[in-house]
Amino acid sequence: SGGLLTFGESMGIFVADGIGPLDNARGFTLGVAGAESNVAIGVARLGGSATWLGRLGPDATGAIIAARLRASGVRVLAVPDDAHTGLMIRYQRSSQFIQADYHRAGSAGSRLVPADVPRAEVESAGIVHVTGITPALSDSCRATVFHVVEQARAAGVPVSVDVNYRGKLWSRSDAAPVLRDLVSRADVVFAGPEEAALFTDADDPVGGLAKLGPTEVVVKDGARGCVALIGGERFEVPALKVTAVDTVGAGDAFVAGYLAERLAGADAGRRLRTAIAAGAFAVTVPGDCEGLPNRAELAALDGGDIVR
Ligand code: KDG
Repeated sequence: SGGLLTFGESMGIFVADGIGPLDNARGFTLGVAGAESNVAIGVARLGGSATWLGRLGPDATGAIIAARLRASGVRVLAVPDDAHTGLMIRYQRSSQFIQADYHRAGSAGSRLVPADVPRAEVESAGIVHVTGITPALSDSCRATVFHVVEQARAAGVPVSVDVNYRGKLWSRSDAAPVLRDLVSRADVVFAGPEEAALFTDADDPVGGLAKLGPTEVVVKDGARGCVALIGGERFEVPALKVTAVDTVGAGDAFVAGYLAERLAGADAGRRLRTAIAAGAFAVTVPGDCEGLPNRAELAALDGGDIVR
């Protein structure tokens, strides 16, 4: 396809309407969660070709995930599984912080195996994108990530890794060596400063990550913007000033913006500017993937029309 290939676990997510403890919630909006599918949706909305692969259960949630991804233009390679599709419950405990509970142990998504990902899909991809969430889900998920990454490397397909440490899935000490190993096999790496500090020099996250091998290192730091080292050149791009209502999914939007431009052949500066703009869109809309912009919306942001 020459486009993005990504895989992992996508889940249904019940997002409580309004702000306050879960007990106060009167209604919920059913959304789709999953860092990898968020990136696939983001790339597709920006006009890139994007394929998401994962296991989905025989339930309404699984069908909704496939349908919504397709509606956003993502090519979906769903592997049917007998287990339930994973779920999340998320609520805005206060205007300042968000709480999320996983209901995903033993889910369909966690039962991914290396043979689920066709070699031809990997070898024909323009870039393979994985996250540090998948290796935390199960032994077979971890094996799948490393298997596909090795296939991509052998075929000369660039590998993109978003470190995405999730403390509810594994401890820092369990995660650190695995994430470090994954980053050392990547061409492009995205991480927050605290994530980088799990397994590299906390004082110099960009340099520390670059030392492991990736030639495109992007340290994303929320409202502070990002610092990057791309092909030996250093970049610092401030975040756009927007009123954040829901920061979840901003990192995935950022990655989608970067990878969509990379697939389109744009230079490093443009990749980072689109990444920053897509992240700004994501935080202004509730939900994990709902705020991801299309090209026309991005252009409107440039003109100052939409987010001010
Ligand atoms: O990146 C946003 C994700 O955290 C969310 O969509 C759910 O994939 C998810 C996870 O495992 O936390």
